[in-house]
Amino acid sequence: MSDPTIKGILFSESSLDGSSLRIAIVHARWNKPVIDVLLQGAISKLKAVGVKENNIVVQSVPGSYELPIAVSKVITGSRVQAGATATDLLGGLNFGSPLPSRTTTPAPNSASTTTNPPPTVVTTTSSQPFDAVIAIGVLIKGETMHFEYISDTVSHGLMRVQLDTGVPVVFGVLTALTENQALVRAGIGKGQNKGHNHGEDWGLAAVEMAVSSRRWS
Ligand code: DLZ
Repeated sequence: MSDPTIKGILFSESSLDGSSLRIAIVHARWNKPVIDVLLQGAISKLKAVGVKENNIVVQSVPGSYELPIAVSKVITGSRVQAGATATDLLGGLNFGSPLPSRTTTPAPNSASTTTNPPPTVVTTTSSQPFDAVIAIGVLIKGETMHFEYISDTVSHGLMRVQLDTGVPVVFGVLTALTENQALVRAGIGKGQNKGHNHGEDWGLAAVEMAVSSRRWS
């Protein structure tokens, strides 16, 4: 037995139907090898319960500290621009028509038509607002107080975003005291205990919360 504890969420995957949902995943790039495994775990479970691949949008940010603002923008952007073509707004995938500040309407007789590179257009079949967002980060304690400040700020920030927007934000941020603690929570521990990929739980939590939110509202 790899994990003899009683910890964990009891999910009934067969009762979850994500086929009508649109889910965003925003992840940090710090500790990327662990992030990648968690991300794949989340995506695999989203698909397993019926979320369509083109309704899963993945956006990255530099570090966990950037997660709350990015998740907030992703949610509000998808609401404002629902119905428009998916476009690059944040430097990666995004969710609506081009930002006015990134395109310039040519002045009459002007030779210059744009001051910025045109946004990258990413085609999705869906333009509905996001039903839930999964925020993924991996914080590993170092020698200074950085870890404590970022962990605290990010967890409060993400909670605030979900309460302010009413869109469930799944807390996929590992706050590990050692590197191996993070690896174990991605199912790739170094020792005998490989652990379990928590990304899978986050995928299922996102679908459950998205479906429940629709029912509750
Ligand atoms: C600076 C920093 C440090 C020391 N450690 C981590 C970490 O373990 N995990 C993580 O996601 N991000 C870390 N960062 C980066 C900050 O989250 C943030 O990106 C920078 O401070 C820039 O705002």
